[in-house]
Amino acid sequence: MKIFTILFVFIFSIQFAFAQFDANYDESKVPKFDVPDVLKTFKGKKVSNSKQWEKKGRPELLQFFTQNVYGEVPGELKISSFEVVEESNNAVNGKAKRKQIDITFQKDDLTLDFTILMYLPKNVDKAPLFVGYNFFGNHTITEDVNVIISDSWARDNASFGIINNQLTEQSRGVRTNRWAIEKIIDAGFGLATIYYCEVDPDTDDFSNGIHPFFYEENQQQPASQEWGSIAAWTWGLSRSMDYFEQDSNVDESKVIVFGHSRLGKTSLWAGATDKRFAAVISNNSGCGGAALSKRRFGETVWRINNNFPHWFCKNFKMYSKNEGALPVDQHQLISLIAPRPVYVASAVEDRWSDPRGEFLSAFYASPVYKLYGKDGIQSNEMPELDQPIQNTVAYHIREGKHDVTDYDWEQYLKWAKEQLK
Ligand code: GTR
Repeated sequence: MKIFTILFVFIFSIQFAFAQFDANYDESKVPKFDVPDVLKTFKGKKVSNSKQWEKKGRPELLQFFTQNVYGEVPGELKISSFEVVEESNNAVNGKAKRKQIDITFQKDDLTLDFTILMYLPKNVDKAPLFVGYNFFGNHTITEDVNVIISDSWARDNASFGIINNQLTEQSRGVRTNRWAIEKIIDAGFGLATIYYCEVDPDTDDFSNGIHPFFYEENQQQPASQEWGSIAAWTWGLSRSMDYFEQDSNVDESKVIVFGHSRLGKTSLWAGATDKRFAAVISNNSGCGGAALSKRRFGETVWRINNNFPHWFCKNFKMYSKNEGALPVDQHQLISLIAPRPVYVASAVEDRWSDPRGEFLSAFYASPVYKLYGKDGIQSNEMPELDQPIQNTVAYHIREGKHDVTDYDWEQYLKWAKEQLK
């Protein structure tokens, strides 16, 4: 019996390890695929102006992505209370104000809390703000010893000192490389971040996080068209926006939602579903994010649904190894953000995320921006490395791997300043 279990675990792990390597990375092997015309309705009618887009094109796409990709939020839940639990006027070398705010939700006998960590430039009255989730806790994005360590579930990571699913002091500052805090402050922006597992732990388990707050009696997991984890994290971003609207230090008309990788999928969905976000940045978001699903390169719908069964709604499983049946593709997700500015960014070594597929999505979403007189990506020719295209739809591909670098932040800051003038 035991030997079978060992064998099973062994085969499973090998399969998982090879998942990334047996993917298609050969451009000549990308099968022919259709890109649905972003300006055609499901019934084949042409959308020729922004009014038609808002009346017909956008709503039907939003509905499709909601019910078949990310899943619908089954109800409404407002912030029950918030409390500034810590603040200081002397952060980031004296240039910033730090605030840590506990946001609490209560329903029946359930309680959920998440903590927003904010750095705000001292010399700005109402600051424009980047908001984005982090992967391993607020205390990992800075060396700042005052940042509170979350006691929520965390994925074990020996090199970060995370064992038994608990975050520890040892991981303080381990992700400073991904968060150019001082550059952000110097540019006159604030930064807000939240540990994403406080909203919904990133495991295939629907008994924790925010999901149970909306269950009907005896329900144990979301229904087929109801939200997976990406939609749950998105919900958390919208609730953080509810808070920003009440914070007099924040310019709520200039909140830019940012995310990397799975959290870059999340930032796109947040921008699509919540128009209060003034702009969206999606860094190396790949499959289920910016990358076209029908272009079979790197991660596929089947892989992502298998490796992360909880990210999307159950209905999305219909498209595993069946991308051709999808009536939409991810450029239409991006089009839902129009006319608000959106930035898609790739890294050349991040082939799993399919940089070309990420670029093409930005390109094929652009006709909707044109309806509003905004510039998107004009050519389907990818720019050279480190040669950003910064229109209302922006794109760059930098050298290096799947990551967020200072280079990325420098581009985002330059672009955001211009777009949110
Ligand atoms: C990978 C996953 C990607 C991406 C990434 C991440 O394993 O296949 O879709 O989301 O994780 O979030 O770091």
